[in-house]
This record gives sequence, structure tokens and C-alpha cells, in this order.
Amino acid sequence: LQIIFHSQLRIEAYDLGLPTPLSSDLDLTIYVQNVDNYRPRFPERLLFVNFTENTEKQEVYLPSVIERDAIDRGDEPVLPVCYYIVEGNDGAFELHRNTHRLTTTRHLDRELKSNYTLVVLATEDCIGSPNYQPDVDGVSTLTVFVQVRDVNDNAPTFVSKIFTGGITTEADFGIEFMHVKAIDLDEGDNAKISYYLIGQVKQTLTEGLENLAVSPFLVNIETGAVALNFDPQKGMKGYFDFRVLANDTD
Ligand SMILES: [Ca+2]
Ligand SMILES: [Ca+2]
Ligand SMILES: [Ca+2]
Repeated sequence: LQIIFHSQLRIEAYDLGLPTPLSSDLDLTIYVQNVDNYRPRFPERLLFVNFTENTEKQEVYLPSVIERDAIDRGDEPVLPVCYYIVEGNDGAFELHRNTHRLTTTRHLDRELKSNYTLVVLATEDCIGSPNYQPDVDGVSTLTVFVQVRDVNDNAPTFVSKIFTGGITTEADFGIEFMHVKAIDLDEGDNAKISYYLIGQVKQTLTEGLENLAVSPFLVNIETGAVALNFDPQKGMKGYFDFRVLANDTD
């Protein structure tokens, strides 16, 4: 709000001359202007924005500030309000000061940075980047929370190239005697891993397992637990190796 006081003052000057007093008068108009200049304000101080990682030119138009009405404005002209990012930009965003369009300048990477907090200043100063002072300019700011949406751009990777486990012939059918584990840097369903035993289980130096009709091991699709698929008998021995696939797309 800007307040302008108009007051009119009439000054008359007389001399005490004889025979006729002479006088002259002068009209003065005094403007008293409120020193607290108008500052644009946003109707809401917070804005939540979702941008997707790995995507070209994400954009959003920031909301307008509250219009000054004619009473507040007095006889000052309507000036454009310019927007500037004054905090939180590491170069990933660009804000067009006149159109108020916020865009990404590069692909965002959720795994690198999943959210940004930008402070946007609205000002009638459209000449150069403002010298932002939070205690004074804070009333004219909008805080924009940018959440980076995930894309499935990371494949699962095993935490180890080789997993080893062992059992004795005392072990029971069905026992889960080891786990394989992969991790996926994405989130939600994009990081949901399924484990599959692929190919043949290779046997080395095995004895007593010639008549095994089924795969000797089962891999739990969800947990990666490896379970025994036969009942060990005395006299059985050997080494086994097999491959497991970790998949994040089904
Ligand atoms: Ca990424
Ligand atoms: Ca991702
Ligand atoms: Ca993934």
C-alpha cells in the first residue's frame, strides 16, 4: 500500500502599506509520500512443482502477484513486475523475468538431486538482478518446491559379483540357505527387483546327485533367497554354480 497525502495550502502576504495594503498570494500543493514503497506480494507464499528427470525443457508459469488497485496506486503508472530466482538455483533453472516462466536448463537427475527449493523475488525493478535482502524483500517472495519425478533409468546391480553359500547333508528340503541381493537407485516400482535363476545349474565333482530330476535350487523372485529343492542324503557332495538375473521391469 502506498499512501499519498494531498494537502493544499494558501499563503497570502500582506504589507501594512498605506494608503492601500498590497497583497499577493501563492498556492502550494504538498505531497507527502509514504516512505514504505509498494512491494509486490504473491497470493500464496508456497508453490509445489513436479518436474520429471531426463526430460527436455520442463516449464511452469509462476503465479501473478496481487494487482494494486487504483486507490493504492494513486496516479503512479502501472509497472511490470519482474521475477528473479534469488536463492536455491544451482544453474538447473531459468526464470524469464517478464513472462514469469520457470524452465529447466538441463536434464534433471533424481538420483543426483531429488528436490530443489527456489526463492523467487517479485519486484518492479526490471533493470538488473536485484540485491536481495531477505529481511526487507521477504514479503515479495515465493518459495517454489521442485520435486523431481522418477524415471526408470537405473538397472539393478548386484552388491557382489559372486555370492557363496554352503549346506551339509543334514539340511532339510526347502531350507533357504543363502540370499543374493541387488540394489536399484530408482524409487518405487522403478526399483522393484525380481530375481530369476537363469540357465542350467552347473555341477562340479558331484556325487550322489545323478538322479536329480529338478533344479537343485530355487530362487525366490521377490527376496533373492536361495532354497534347497531336494532332500540331501548322506554321501551326496559337490559344487554348484548358477546365474541369477535381477530385473526391474516386471
Ligand atoms: Ca537419473
Ligand atoms: Ca531414476
Ligand atoms: Ca530401476
